[in-house]
Amino acid sequence: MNRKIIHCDCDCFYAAVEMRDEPNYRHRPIAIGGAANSRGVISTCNYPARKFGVHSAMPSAQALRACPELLILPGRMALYKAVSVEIMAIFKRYSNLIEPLSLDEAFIDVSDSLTFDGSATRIAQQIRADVEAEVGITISAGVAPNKFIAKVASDWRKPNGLFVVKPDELDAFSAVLPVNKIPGIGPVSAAKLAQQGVHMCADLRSFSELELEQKFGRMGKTLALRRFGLDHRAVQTSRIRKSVSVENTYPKDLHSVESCKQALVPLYEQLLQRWQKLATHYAVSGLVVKLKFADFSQLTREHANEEIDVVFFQQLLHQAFSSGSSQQRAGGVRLLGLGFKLSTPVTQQQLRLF
Ligand code: TTP
Ligand code: MG
Repeated sequence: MNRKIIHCDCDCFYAAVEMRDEPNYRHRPIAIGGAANSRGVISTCNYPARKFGVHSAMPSAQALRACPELLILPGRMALYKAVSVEIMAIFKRYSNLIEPLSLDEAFIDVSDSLTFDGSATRIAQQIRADVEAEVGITISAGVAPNKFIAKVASDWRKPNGLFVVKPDELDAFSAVLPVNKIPGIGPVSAAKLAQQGVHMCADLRSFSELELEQKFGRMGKTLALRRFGLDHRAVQTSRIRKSVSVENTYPKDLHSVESCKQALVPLYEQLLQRWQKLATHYAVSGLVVKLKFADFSQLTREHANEEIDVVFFQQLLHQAFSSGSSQQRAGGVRLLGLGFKLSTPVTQQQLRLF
């Protein structure tokens, strides 16, 4: 099952584009994010800002406390999207098997590429050089026999780095990999495992597959592979979406279910717009409402439903709000999210077979 996979991920992507266009930003801490006084959050920041502990998803106000000289820019989404298109076009020179994961990141399967005699390492070096020369930002890459390890490897020498894991190094490389590098093992699972003395993938190898399934449910089977650095998933050129959603953080907390319902209307319009672009390929199979309270605790409510009507979201919102604790409700709602769960209509599934 050994493939040749490259995982590419731009370094501090939005910030890198801003530094490219304004060299004065290079050596001072900058971030892209919402304004601190309207309770915005940081999307990303450059590496000088990271030295102060600033990171993605941190409230901007907190980021400014950690780094008072931080310059927070509002961001230019249309430009980042255009830059992303240029980067993906560079990947396309080396393979048709590309799976974008976000604007700045993709898996590239070069197993059958003939460039550089099929050397994935040299292709990765060339991609990095092309992006730097033509786009003006740096990109890190990981090269490995599968997606899981390639993605880990692209992080290994960040920023502006390349790390290669050869097939015969897979076992040793994964043995010393901290378990939280496995997608699906979040901070909670990692802490539980640490209590049992499990820190690295090698520690996970002492369990039987059955024990892993008992501990982790459906994830157990996947873990049984990942602990040896294995991953049989193919690079998927067309991603099947499972959901579409929108969310908004409000400048002031919403304190009543009525004010939440009012805020829901424009959000619903936004969701419909996004959905419209997908409607030819997917059917709606359910609705999701997410509430994040002032204390950052959050809850989601889902309802299987094929009908699209704002009324169903309002009902779901009502349920969600009422199921919050009195403490949560008293603090108010800082963020509302709405989403559709998607299913692929039968015709599409059949089409895919051919
Ligand atoms: P990432 O690749 O996760 O982060 P990054 O490129 O900024 O930094 P690096 O890879 O060097 O660690 O995300 C790519 C872009 O996506 C990022 O530049 C901004 C955006 N983003 C958000 O808007 N919010 C987030 O919480 C994250 C993680 C990213
Ligand atoms: Mg990145």
